[in-house]
Amino acid sequence: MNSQFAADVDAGLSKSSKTLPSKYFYDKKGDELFMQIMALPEYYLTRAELEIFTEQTPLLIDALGMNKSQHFELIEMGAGDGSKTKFLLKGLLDQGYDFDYLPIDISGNVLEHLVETLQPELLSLSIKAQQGDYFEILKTLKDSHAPKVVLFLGSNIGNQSDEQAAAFMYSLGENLAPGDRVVLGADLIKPVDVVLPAYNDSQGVTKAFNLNLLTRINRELSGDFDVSQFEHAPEYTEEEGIAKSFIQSKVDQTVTIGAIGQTYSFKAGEKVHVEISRKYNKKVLAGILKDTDFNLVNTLKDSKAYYGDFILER
Ligand code: AVI
Repeated sequence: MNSQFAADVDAGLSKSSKTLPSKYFYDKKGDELFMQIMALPEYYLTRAELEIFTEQTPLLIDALGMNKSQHFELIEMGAGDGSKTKFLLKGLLDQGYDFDYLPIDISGNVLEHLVETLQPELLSLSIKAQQGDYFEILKTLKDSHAPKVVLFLGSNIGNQSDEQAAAFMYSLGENLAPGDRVVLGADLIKPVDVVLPAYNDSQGVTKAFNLNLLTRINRELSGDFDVSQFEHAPEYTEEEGIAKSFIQSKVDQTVTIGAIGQTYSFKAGEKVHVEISRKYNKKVLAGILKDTDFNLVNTLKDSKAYYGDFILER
């Protein structure tokens, strides 16, 4: 039994406006469903960022501001399968840059898979995979004194509130030196008819992804959620620029979670807030950077201007 998971579920379901943390989406089934989401026709984010990395590689390399004659470290937080980064790495190698690639991930399996797929494709690439917490690893890397470029892609910043994102960027800045750069990938604020379908796809994959959290609670915490009695209910307005996902109870019901020893009541129509996907513009970005030493030096967008890679310098 995972006691942190139990404590977080209990805290969220005991509030008057119920919540559950989206970080628990990603069990084995959740990872698979997220891979499917990234391939959905409605989920434009991954393709838009891939387009930037494939179509604007020389611009991206220039924006990193690194010197060809000086060794640097290219650090990626939450590297995943490296499918976008691969194009940048290849471009840097082709142009004769001297760098190590340091993918950081909490999952050893993810890193193993990444090295196995990347190394045969880019034989001359120096990969130094780092397993663990982003900031703990960045702290240890500070001692190397090599210039650094940090990639934080995939609009992962968007799953944090603005307060959390500001604290995250502050901690990132603390672990970098003046002149180091960050590539921050973020989905941009745009109309509801583009954003909402990305979180409410016609095949129901996103619905399955969100409701899988209830299945996970049933399995890992001995819950008795009847998943068929809950609905997926996403919301978005362009004014606010935040996609929000809710799990909504279809009926009045009670659910018992054995590992917590508690019963929770849900009214028909009651919503449990499970995820935010913050969309960005320069104003939102300026807000989260205001207490940091980061400056925005460049922004690369895809051809539809759906998505941005913000280049920040410390
Ligand atoms: C991982 N993250 C950036 C995704 C997003 O778009 O917020 C997670 C996701 N949730 C539903 N669909 C995708």
